[in-house]
Amino acid sequence: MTRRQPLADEMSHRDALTADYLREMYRLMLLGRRFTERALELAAEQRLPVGMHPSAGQEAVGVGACFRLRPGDWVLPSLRTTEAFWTRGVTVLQMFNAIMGNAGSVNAGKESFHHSGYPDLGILAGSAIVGAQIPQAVGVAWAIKMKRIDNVAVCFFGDGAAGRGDFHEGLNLASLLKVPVVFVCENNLYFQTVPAAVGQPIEDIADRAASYAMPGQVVDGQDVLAVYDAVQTAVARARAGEGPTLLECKTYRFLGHYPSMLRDDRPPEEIAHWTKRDPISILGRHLEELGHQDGAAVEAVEAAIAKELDDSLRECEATPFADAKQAFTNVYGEPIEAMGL
Ligand SMILES: Cc1ncc(C[n+]2csc(CCOP(=O)(O)OP(=O)(O)O)c2C)c(N)n1
Ligand SMILES: [Mg+2]
Repeated sequence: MTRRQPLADEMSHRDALTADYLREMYRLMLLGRRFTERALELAAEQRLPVGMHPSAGQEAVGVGACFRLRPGDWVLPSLRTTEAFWTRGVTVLQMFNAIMGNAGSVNAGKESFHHSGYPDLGILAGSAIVGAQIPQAVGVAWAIKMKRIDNVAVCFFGDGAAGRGDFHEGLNLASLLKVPVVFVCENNLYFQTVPAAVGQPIEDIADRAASYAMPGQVVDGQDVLAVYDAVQTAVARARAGEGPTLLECKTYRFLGHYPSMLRDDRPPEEIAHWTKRDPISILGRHLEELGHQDGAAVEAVEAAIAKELDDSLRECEATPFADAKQAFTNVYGEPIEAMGL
């Protein structure tokens, strides 16, 4: 049931990308990598008040899936889909404000990487509950369908989330309602420290699509163009009223699960195998072969990103932290008097 080979029509999506688009995909992935590195430096200096889940190694999934989505489409990121934010247009300053707990951040200091929602950019805030975004995406897609518009919801989640009830309930309902949603599983082979082989009785999560009568496809998650092709095909299907698709992007996180868990117990040969498949290098080589980008151009992109990170961090540091009282705004009710707030 799982489709492993791209269909002929899928190839047309990547073929339609101009050199500028390809270079922009490269820049977005590189920005994601460099931002993660900078955030980890802040974490090491104990200056990061919130947690983060490094996306290094997985950049192609968020960029490929969100690239050229339309205004009005909705993205529901996982805890690790940082690149969805860049690709939808969130700025470096907004992201620094969010992870540094600044007053000017979108949720007034109450967010971390994936808990920031940007409705204007079509990004719903992620939940702390692994997999909760899957049924939520079905709700978003149901709303789209009720409005009779041709937008879509793109929902990201990990392989661990695919073992939760939310996944099965969400896919079942999405199929029954035939709603415009694309499920993008970022299968990085681990649920925190648990290898997928221990927690998952099948090899390909995409096979589960058959149970819910929707197409399922395994995708090379290190190849941003393969992700783009597969998602664009699924998006076109959803916009045409043909319902949901499950895509399983095989990928790997290059770092530990979390800054405090950077010690890595994964097999060194496995890490070596995957780091050779760095999504940024893969697209970089492709661009070079096409004559679209040379070493000097890459240096210029690196320099522009470094400057953007420096400038934005400086600006972020010059603004105050959120007031403690803001921890209670837009949550449940009034601040608890006993806390003296
Ligand atoms: C319901 C629930 N259980 C456990 C956790 C703690 N937790 C946070 S991330 C994570 C692992 C998730 O694995 P996966 O879905 O594969 O995503 P990955 O971290 O690999 O990107 C766990 C168990 C949680 N946040 N929510
Ligand atoms: Mg995982």
